Amino acid sequence: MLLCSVALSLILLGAPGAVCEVQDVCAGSPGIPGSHGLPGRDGRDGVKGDPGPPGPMGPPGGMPGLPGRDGLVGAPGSPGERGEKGEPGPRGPPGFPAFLDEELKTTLHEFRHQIMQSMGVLSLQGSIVMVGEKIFSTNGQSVSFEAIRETCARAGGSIAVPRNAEENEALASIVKKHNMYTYLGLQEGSTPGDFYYLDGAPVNYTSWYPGEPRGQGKEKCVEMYTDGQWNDKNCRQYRLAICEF
Ligand code: MAN
Ligand code: CA
Repeated sequence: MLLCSVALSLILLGAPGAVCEVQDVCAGSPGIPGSHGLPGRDGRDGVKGDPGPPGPMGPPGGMPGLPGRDGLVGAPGSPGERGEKGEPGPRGPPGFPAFLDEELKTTLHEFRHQIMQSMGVLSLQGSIVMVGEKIFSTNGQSVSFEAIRETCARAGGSIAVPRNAEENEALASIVKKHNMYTYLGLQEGSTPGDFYYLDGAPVNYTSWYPGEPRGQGKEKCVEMYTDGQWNDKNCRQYRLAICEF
C-alpha cells in the first residue's frame, strides 16, 4: 500500500524516470514529505479540579460566623436513684418433688434434729417454756406495757396471752419463778369490763381473780399475779416482759 501511494504520487507529480500505472505496484525513489494537516478539534472538558485553599481573612468588624459543629460526647454521668420495684415475674416451672429429693430430705432431717437439740437446751436452762404449739420466753426485765409489746415485736413474737388453762399455768410458772407480775396481751374496749386480744377479737378464756375486773373502765391493761390469776390494771406499771412465739 505504501508502494501504491508512492506510485500514485509519482504519476500525479509527473516524476521523470518512473513509468508506472496507478493500479500497479511499483518501486521508485521516495518523494518529498507532505505538509502538516490542519489542527484537530478541541477535546472534551477535563474532570473538575480540587477546591482551592481558603481565602485570606476578611477585614475586622465582619459578621460572626455560623455556630460550630457539636463537640465530642462527654463522660457518662453518675448513676441515678434506684427505681421502684417491678412487678413479680411469672411463676417458674414446677420443681423436683421434695419426696423424691433424697439430699433435701436428709437436710430437713438434720435441721429438725438440730432445732430439737437447741430447744432441749433452752428448755433445760429455763429460757423457754413450751406449751402445745406455743413457746413463752422472758428477758427477765420489768418494763411498761408498750415497751413489752415493742420488745416482743422486735424479737419476732408478741406479748404473751394465755388462751387456755394449760397456757395459763405455763405462763404463771414464769411469773412465779421471777416473782414479778406480768402484763398480758389484752386491752379493755370502750365498754368497761370488756377485754380484747390485741388483734381486736374478744377474749374467750379468762382467769380473773375473784371480784375482778373492777376498774370500771379506768384499768385498761391486764396483769397476772404469781398464782396465775388476772387483775385489770392501769398500763403505767413496770411488769415482767414475757413474749410468746
Ligand atoms: C388495786 C389495783 C386494782 C385492784 C385492787 C384490788 O387497787 O391493783 O386493779 O383491782 O387493788 O384490791
Ligand atoms: Ca383491778
